[in-house]
Amino acid sequence: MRNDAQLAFYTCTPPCHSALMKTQVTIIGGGPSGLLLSQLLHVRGIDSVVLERKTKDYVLGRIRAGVLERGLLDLMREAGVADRMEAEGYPHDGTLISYGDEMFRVDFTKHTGHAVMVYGQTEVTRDLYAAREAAGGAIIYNVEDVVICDADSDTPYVTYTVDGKTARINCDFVAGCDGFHGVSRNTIPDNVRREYEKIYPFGWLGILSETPPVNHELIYANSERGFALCSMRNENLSRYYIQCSLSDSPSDWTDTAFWEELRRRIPADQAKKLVTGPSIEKSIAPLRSFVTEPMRWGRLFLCGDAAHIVPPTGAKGLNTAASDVHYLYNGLRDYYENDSTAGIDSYSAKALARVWKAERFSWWFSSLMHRYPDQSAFDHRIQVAELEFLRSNDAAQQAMAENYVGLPY
Ligand code: RFL
Ligand code: PHB
Repeated sequence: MRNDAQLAFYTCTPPCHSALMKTQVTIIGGGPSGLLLSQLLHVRGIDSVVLERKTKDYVLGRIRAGVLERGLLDLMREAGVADRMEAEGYPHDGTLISYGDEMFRVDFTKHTGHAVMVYGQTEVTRDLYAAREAAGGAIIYNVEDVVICDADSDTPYVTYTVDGKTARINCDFVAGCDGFHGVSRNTIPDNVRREYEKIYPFGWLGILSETPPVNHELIYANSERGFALCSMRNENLSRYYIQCSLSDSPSDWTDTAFWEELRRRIPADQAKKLVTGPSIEKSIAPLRSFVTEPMRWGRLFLCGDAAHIVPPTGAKGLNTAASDVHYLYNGLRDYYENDSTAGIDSYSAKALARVWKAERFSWWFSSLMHRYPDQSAFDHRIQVAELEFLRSNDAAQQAMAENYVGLPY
């Protein structure tokens, strides 16, 4: 195995920080992308250090994705962190789509031979932290002022401060896994970076409640009052969302107001079954489509939300982050195991080809399911026509199912 980086010559676990470390891959961001990459590299004997701006509890407190594609499941297996997911996750082989009181099902298994897994991002992240900790992996929390230096040279390094002390990591590569608000993307010079963005004129108000889910499958609802989604984490933990105004704040919505609004947006027979209870989390997420190109600059590689954002309607965010990790991990393996730069050289093009397809699907599904403030009666009739086409046409359902379970890597 190629090892021109030498393994870390200081074993440094928080809270002790050496002024200088050396590793093979410095990973900025301890969210799901960064942790998954770090664990996969570890399985192949490639050393990394993860720098996380927040604490572990903070990262685990964020309620986000709930639906995992098969590609991510395979990566979790390869990373050796799939046991709890296999035991506690819920395979879903279809989803429900409603408009008004009409509802139909898209059967994923029938159309693609595959299912998705309902298992929360929080649990994925918890499993990855546990594996990294068990392996003695270096994760440094509460880092500030991260700067990626000389990424366009063969000797990149990263500086940061923690507890007021500055430290430096010399490395072969830097993986920018630091989400939409991280520093990695902006390290790529303006004259190299191209950005594509679409902002949607609404948000999602989400709640988590310790109540049984209204249905054993997810319901995506297009109603005249706006979109709603009935999702879940387990038999006694439900996740619901309703489309809301961007000017709303979670405190504008009492639990009672949320439940009443949700009931109005889903078919009457489902609304009757809805079990309500106090929310244990309530938050608003804006909806955005965003892609930055290229995803590689010299020895810096962007992964996940650092490079792209999708509106959550198709459950593609975490899953697209996972496909980036797949391409980068295999590229780095190729470099260290076969002395080849082919994988890292094609990383940006391969990752972006799949990213754009996920962007298209998420944009399409969002456009189909939401009410837009400037939507005309004509626009609405087109939405209904498209929903009726999807309901009755096998080829349309197959295209939807293929995208939902995840396009192949
Ligand atoms: P993350 O999760 O944002 O993690 C980035 C980490 O980097 C840290 N960080 C820094 N660390 C060091 N130095 C800096 N300068 C740093 N700046 C930031 C942050 O603290 C953080 O810990 O990005 P990552 O790892 O790429 O993962 C992406 C996913 O989190 C995201 O795509 C999904 O959550 C999107 N998403 C969904 N995706 C799905 O695939 N299926 C779903 O069902 C789904 N539902 C959702 C979602 C996102 C949502 N919100 C809130 C945006 C539902 C919602 C409501
Ligand atoms: C979720 O359970 O949080 C969830 C599920 C499906 C989506 C988005 C979010 O499309």
